[in-house]
Amino acid sequence: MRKNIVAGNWKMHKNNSETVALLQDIIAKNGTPNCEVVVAPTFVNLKTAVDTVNGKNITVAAQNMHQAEGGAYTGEIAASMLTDIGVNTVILGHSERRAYFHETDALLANKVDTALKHEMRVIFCFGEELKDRQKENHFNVVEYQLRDGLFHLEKKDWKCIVLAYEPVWAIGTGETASPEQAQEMHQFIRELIAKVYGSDVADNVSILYGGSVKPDNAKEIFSKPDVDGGLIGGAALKADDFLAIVNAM
Ligand code: G2H
Repeated sequence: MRKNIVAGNWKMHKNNSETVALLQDIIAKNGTPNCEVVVAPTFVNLKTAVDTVNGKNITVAAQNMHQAEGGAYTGEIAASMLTDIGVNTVILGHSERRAYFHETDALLANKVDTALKHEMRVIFCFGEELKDRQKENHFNVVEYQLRDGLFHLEKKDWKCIVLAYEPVWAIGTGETASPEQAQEMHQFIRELIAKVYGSDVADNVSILYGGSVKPDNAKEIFSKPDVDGGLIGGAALKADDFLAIVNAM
C-alpha cells in the first residue's frame, strides 16, 4: 500500500535559529498525522534540523545533491555527506533547479542513480510549463521527463522513488491546478508506470502534487484517488499553515 506524504520544501528560506523555531512549532502542534511529514530546509541547516526532530516522526530531506561521489566540485554536496548526518531523502528535479541551474533529464537520471546507490529515497519532481499546457502537450512533456529521468531504473528501485508532479505554471504563482487537473495527470502517470513496470509498482508509488497548495485547497486536492500528498513551498514556512495541510491529508 502506498504511503501518504506531505513534504515542506523550504527553498532558500529560514536561517539556523528560524529553522529550529519553525521545527519546534511544528513539533509542538503536530498531532498524529495520517501521513509521513517531511521537511526540507537548506543544506546548512540540515544537521540542526535532524537533531531538532530526533524521535519526533518527522523526516528531514535535502533539496538537492550532486551526482558525483565527491571531488573538486566547489559549492556542491555529495550523497554520502547527507547520509552521514542522517538525511536519507532528497528532492531532485525541482523546476527551479531545472530552470535556474540548467538541470537536464540526463543529469537528473545520474543524480537519481547516485542517490539510490547510497540507499536514499528520491522525491523526483517534474511538470509541464504553461506553454506546454496551452499547446495541450502536457502529457507528452511529463511522459518524457519520467522516461528520461527514471525509466532506466529497475523495478526493484521504485521502492525508493516518490513522484512529485508540479506544474510549473502553478509554482509560487498562487494559481493551483484544479483537483480535476491534478487527478487527470496523476492517473495518467500511474497508468504510464503500470504500462512500463506493472501495476504492482504503479499502485505502490506515491505521487505528490505540488504548486500553490494552501490550507484552503489542500483537502480537495488530496481527496483525489491518485493524489497521495503534496510538496508544499510557501505554505510550509508557517507551522499553522503547514500543519493544516498535513491534517488535510
Ligand atoms: C512548488 C511548491 C513546492 P509553492 O515549488 O515545491 O512551492 O507551494 O510555493 O508553489
